[in-house]
Parts: sequence; C-alpha cells; structure tokens
Amino acid sequence: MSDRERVAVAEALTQAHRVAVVMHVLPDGDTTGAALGLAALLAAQGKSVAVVSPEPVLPAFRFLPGSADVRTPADLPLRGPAADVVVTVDCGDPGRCLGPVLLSSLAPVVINIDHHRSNPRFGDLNWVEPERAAVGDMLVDLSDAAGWPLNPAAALCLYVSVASDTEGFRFGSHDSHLLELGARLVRQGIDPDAVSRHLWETRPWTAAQLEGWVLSHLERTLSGRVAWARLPWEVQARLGAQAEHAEGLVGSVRALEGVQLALLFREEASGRVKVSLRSRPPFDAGALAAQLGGGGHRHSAAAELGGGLDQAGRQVRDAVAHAYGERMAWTDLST
Ligand SMILES: [Mn+2]
Repeated sequence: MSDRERVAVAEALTQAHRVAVVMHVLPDGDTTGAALGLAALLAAQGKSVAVVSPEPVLPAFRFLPGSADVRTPADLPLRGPAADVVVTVDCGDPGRCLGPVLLSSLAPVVINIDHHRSNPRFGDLNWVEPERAAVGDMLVDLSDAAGWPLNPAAALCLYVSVASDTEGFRFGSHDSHLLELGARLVRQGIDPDAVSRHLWETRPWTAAQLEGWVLSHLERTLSGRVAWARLPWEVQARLGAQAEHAEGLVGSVRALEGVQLALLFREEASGRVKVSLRSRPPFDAGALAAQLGGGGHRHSAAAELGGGLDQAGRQVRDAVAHAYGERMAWTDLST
C-alpha cells in the first residue's frame, strides 16, 4: 500500500513544475528539515518551489539552506501563478498547516506526506506511514523512487529532520535502517557534529529556566511509572517564555528512571492546556491522546484541553486511571 502511495507521489511531483511545500505550526526539526529538504530536491530538478510555514522558522533551524526564503501566511497569496501541487510534510491534521481552505488555495492538488497515526488522509494524494521515524526518512525513499539524486543541501535538511524526531538517532528504530540512512546523508558531505551543536547546544536561556521550574515541580504516581509536571501560565509569563521554550520539556520527565508515561501540562494564556505525552510500552501515548481528542504516535503524542490546569488534570487523571489503573494525585502548586 505505502509503496503504491510513494510511487503516486513521486509521479505527481515529477510532473509538477511549480510546487508549494507547507510546514506545520510550532515548526519542529522534522517538518522544517523535511520541507526544506524536499524543496532542495525539487529545485535541483529545475522546479519552482515555495516553502510556506504558518510561523517563522525557529532560530535554531535558520542554519538550514533555504530557511531564509520560507514564506508565512502574511506573504500569501504567493506572487505569480499558483502552484501545480501543494505538499504538506509532517502534518497530522490540516488545521496545523494553514487549514484546508488556505491549503487548497495554493494549488489544485494537495499531497499529504506524513507519519502520524492519527492522520485523517486529508490530501488528494496521501502517503502516510505511521511506523516511520521521521518524514525526512520517507523523503529519502521518495528521492530514490523518483530517481532524484541527493545533494548536500537536501541531505543536511533531511538529516536534521531524522535527527530531530529520533532525538539524535536514539529513538524510533528497531534495526539498522536509520543509522544506514544517517551514514548515507553524512556521505553527502554534512558534518553531524555541527548539526548536533545546532540542534542541542543552542538552548535559549528562558528554556533552561523553564526546565528548572519544571524539574523542581515534578510529580509521580506511587509506582513511579507515571510522572508529570504542570506548568501554569503565570510561571511562563513571569519568565517571559514562549511556547517554543517548552519544546522538549516532556523529554526531561520521560528521562527519569522507571517512568513509562511522562506528561507535561502547559497552560496557555487562554486557559487551554497543551498536554504532551511520551511513553514506552505498555503505555500508549497515542491511544491516550486520541481519547482526549488529540493524536500523535504510539510513543509521542499531544492533546489540547479546556478548563485550565485543574479540569485538564482531572480529565487526564481519569483517562490514565481507567486505562492503566495508575492513580495521579496532585500537590498544591503554590507550595
Ligand atoms: Mn515528525
């Protein structure tokens, strides 16, 4: 099935002359690297390519080739003729990448390349492989299927895509495939050491302060298998933190010994609560997030709940108790 989907996407892109590539909101390394990598592959084939992102490229990824040319919705409609096809990458939900109306306004054909299990297959052409570690990994297969040679610019972007979603080739693989893929990209002339510094040693001061707060407010169930932190809006406001500063914080919760389900509750100014989930078996972050109206992968998922930290907390507590018999109880955050 996925072979046929990949070939259909390769054929559609081979025939297209003008391609728009769209990233998702809160653009992470996978969507950014995948979008810029695909753009570099297509540009090398003589196609005219525009990369569009709902939000500006994060400073951490501005070393990537093509990042300075990424447009935001403020630049739309794109000057000149509309594209022949628009491609979303790493986008499990069209609402996260401009929305269906704006997407369809960019081109008559929407191609959806993704690895989220919850992807509703919103494109005219869909290539969705939930078991893949990163969209960058899929795009290397796409370049092989289409007969497009890799080039150093594309390799750097695709390496960043895979390194980001696997947190440095640490997760998402049960065999040698990703390491061989990494080696292949490195042979294009990229410097993995430099990429690591860009990805993991350029942390904003505010992000570290936020993590400090989170680590001193960890909570867990009696068994220690479920651990979480609740991050009130007023703490973020006091530290001057933006949503991007909380990226990856849930990983610090997951890294604790014995933790099989890690949760971060991040309250927004509106009172809505973003819940990030990370898990290892027998816990299933994706299934839990789906019950809460969100989605994602088995090991990594997210949901957004209303009603402030208290109500969101109760909703998650009940879902966790029901599915796993683990009892989450809170301490008073003001202490
Ligand atoms: Mn991804």
